[in-house]
Amino acid sequence: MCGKFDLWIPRSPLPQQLRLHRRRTGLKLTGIGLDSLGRQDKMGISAVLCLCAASLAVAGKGIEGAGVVRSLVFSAESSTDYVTVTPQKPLSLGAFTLCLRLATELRHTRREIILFAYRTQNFDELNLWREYDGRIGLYMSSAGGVIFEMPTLGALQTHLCISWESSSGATTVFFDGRRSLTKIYQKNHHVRSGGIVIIGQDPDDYLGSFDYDQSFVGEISDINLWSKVLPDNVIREMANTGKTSQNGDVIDWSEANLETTGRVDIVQRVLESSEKR
Ligand SMILES: [Ca+2]
Repeated sequence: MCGKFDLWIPRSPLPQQLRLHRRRTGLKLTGIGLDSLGRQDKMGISAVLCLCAASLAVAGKGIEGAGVVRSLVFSAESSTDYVTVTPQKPLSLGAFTLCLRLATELRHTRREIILFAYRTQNFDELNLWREYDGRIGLYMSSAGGVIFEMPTLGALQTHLCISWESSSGATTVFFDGRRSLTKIYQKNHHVRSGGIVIIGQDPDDYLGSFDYDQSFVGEISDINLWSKVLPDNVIREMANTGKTSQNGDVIDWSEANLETTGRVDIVQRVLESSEKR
């Protein structure tokens, strides 16, 4: 099974009245009839089914060898394409560090992009965004976010981390290993378990109400989540070497089960040669 997918694939962007920017209010796209979208694309449907099967063949658990990392490629904007990530343990967190590597050619002046979404039934528990203006934003428990001025994301890979600790509220971003200023956010908060981790879409309900204009387009990989604040030197080493020196205890990208829905390709990136000289 490929999981949930819609049986229509519009070639063109959704009608303007449906492309509402929103984060905490849902617009149930699966409830929209074909007439309102204009047409049904049967070619598109069979392509999705085929790609879905191909992607799942390389998804799954424990497939990475030494020096090889899985990488997710989202080739086009959509409200249908995403990957669910099964964590190693529940996201019940009083502190965390989230790291990932990504590249996107979506211009920062164009729109926002969801980079990581963890949602429980009623709340965006831990969501990371590239904002409309290119800044990086963290949102927890559907509250207002904490936003950082950052260099522009582009086609060249960026190693991005964000860490947070509850008792102090200290929140810090690391951009290619360089540490930002510290901001205070959601002091004494706790990230709750029972949700679902999604890459590629922003869910406005538990697993749905996706927005074409918030989808991720580009390549994203090496998504690790730790239940603690990592030391600066560990993050700096991962950024400088291109390799994750210690995997996350909450999400371990080398082990996490990935389930694709829609047009997402999983490619294997070889970070270093295994051949002896
Ligand atoms: Ca949304």
